[in-house]
Amino acid sequence: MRRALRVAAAIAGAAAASGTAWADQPTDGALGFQAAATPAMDEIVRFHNFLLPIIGGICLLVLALLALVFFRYRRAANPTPRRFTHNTFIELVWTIVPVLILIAIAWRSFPLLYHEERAPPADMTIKVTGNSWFWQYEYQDMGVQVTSNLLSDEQAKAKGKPRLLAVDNPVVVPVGATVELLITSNDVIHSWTIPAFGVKQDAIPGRINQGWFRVERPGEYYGQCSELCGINHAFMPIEVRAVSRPEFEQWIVQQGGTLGQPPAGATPASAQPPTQPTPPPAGAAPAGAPTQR
Ligand SMILES: [Cu+2]
Repeated sequence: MRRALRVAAAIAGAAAASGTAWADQPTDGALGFQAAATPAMDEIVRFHNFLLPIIGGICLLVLALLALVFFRYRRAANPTPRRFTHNTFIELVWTIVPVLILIAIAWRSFPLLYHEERAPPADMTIKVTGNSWFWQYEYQDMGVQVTSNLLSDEQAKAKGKPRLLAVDNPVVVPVGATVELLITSNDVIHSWTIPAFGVKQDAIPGRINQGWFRVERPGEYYGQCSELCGINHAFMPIEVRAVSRPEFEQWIVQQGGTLGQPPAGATPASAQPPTQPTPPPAGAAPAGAPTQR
């Protein structure tokens, strides 16, 4: 009993800690989701909070009905079984009530699916390529390429970063920008995932999948390849740094990229527009075009 209490206290403590600490990475003993960093993840959390009581209620109801049948209608209590087969009222109830529940769930889930699938006009496009076993990123409008490899345990420790999650070259994105992802693979199926973004999209060779996110707060976000892809599947993590617009521009320049000339509308939310605002991205195809998948 004492032990059970202690376990319960530990779980409660972990839950409280996970609620307060804004960890954008897995946390020991945590319950629930990582804190949402994008509007899509916000909606996913809201939908989850809507769905969980419904599922819980159904489970409890079924359990209670089964328990009732076990005890009340057991053989010892009912030596002669009753032989009726139909009850119109109850049959109507157990048809109509589930239909109403399903309609309620659809009413919440279809808009969420739509929100996740339909990227708004993108401020920038990043091509993500899965490899066995690392990720490559291409900022197509800015001429920057990044290759992300896992940091060894020692390197991660030296940098004060999480083990098996940190990479040598993280993806950098500006806070508040709508980032379109074009996700593919060079060899086998991988999956690009950041839990705090609510993004999980398969990287399939010979095919381009689309995803998108808009990070709302600066931070370092971690995810892992989420499709079993081979012996080093556990060692190709994903690290995204979300920074302010000026920091992002500085980083692009450091990487030898170009800003301004062909920006697929790289500037709507924050900062000063370099030359042109958004409307005429003319030649810069990647932004609007490839939405079909
Ligand atoms: Cu993989």
